[in-house]
Amino acid sequence: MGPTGAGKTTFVDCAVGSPDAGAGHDLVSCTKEIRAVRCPHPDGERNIVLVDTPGFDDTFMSDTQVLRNIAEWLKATYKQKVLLSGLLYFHRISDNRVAGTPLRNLNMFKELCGKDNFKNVVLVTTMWDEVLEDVGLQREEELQNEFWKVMTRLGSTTRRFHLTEESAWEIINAISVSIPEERRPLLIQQEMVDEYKPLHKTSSGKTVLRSISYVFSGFKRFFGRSKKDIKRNKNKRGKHRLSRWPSSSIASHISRSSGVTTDESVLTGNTDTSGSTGAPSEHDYRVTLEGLITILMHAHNMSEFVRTHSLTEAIASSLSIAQALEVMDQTHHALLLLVENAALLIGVITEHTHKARLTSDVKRVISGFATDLRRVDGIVQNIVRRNSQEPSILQDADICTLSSCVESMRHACNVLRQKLLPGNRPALFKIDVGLAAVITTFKKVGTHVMCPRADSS
Ligand SMILES: Nc1nc2c(ncn2[C@@H]2O[C@H](COP(=O)(O)OP(=O)(O)O)[C@@H](O)[C@H]2O)c(=O)[nH]1
Ligand SMILES: [Mg+2]
Repeated sequence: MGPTGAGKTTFVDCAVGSPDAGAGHDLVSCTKEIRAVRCPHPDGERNIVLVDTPGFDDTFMSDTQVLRNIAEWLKATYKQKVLLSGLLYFHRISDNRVAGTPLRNLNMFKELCGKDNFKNVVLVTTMWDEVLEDVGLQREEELQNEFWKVMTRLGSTTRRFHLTEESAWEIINAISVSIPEERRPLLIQQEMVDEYKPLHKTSSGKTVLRSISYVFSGFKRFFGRSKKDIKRNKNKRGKHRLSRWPSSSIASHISRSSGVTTDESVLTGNTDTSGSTGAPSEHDYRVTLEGLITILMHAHNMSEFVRTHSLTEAIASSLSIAQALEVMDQTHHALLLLVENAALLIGVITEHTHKARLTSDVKRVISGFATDLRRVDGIVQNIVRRNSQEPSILQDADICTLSSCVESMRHACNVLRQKLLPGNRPALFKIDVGLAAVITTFKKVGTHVMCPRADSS
């Protein structure tokens, strides 16, 4: 196991002694993503089965899908009483940071394994040919003293892989192959098979859930900071600055500045007006949109674990709208604002689902809000599909749909306000303010012109 690109498949191919070992040797193909390859051990006495898995950052699969695939494979083999002798975890020594993707992979790996199995783990570093010796040494030390410490203390060993068959077998042989009776199931196997836990109640499943909460807590921090940012922006007027969430001022800018709301550019684009009218610049718009898409993509990746169907739908629609805005040449602040607030609302609800069961009235409002978001997405997709520079006029019906979406989000806020702990209410208040700004923007701009992306031809 290990991140995508860490060299897992290369390792298997080297061990088997063929660059396309996968072909023809596949043993168990439970899913096409998990590949088990049988090969004879050089000692000539036994066969070894190497199992190759996708990383928790796969280009084509979400973390949840990857976890589900691995879990299903492990569950099926455990039910057939097949247990692993050991585990290899791969890490690129050429990576200069462990934070982010590699760390997420390591944490998922640890949760899948469980502490009791750490002694059967070999932590393998790859890509030694890509780094200078002393840089590699320094990183290896950092791994051993920090990220791998807990595991090596409990018996994991470390090895370097040098891209050769010998090196691969030296690593495989570092696993003390115990007799089948002494092999232990992984934590996730115990949880799912012996304890009948569904995936989302296992340690690994909970890790995925925790990350989704973490993703949305970013939203809260961003809204929390917005006031401070505006103050700072005022002081630095004229100076161009890029904060981590430059859009933090969009809502407040639009709601407090009447000059902006009568400006058609708010809706139709060309709004590089930073410093003059107080409107957010196109640069800020783009950076915000990018941040929003990143957060929504993370949420979407994990949304299988949000076990409320309409909430999953709301995440998908918000992401789809944001991605459509990204390919449009012009800026559409009102829509961006709508998606930002939708995301914040989704965040509040997601957090709420961790602490309390969703009552039927809350479920109903989520469902209403999700349906309206899907309709807004329909409008936006329609515009993007036209793919011409001809601006399209939003029809009255479209405006109705947008207003209805704002209304259902407001209604959701009102219902949630009665349910949430007081600590969460400021976020709802921010959403109220943001939604008022969306409406003001749409009302003040007389004609609602939407510009699709420029024709690429
Ligand atoms: N330079 C170098 N490239 C490697 C090494 N191991 C793997 N690669 C390359 O890194 C890329 C990703 O490797 P792959 O085995 O597909 O990674 P996986 O996603 O973990 O299965 C491929 O292009 C490999 O040829 C290594 O030790 N050194
Ligand atoms: Mg691979």
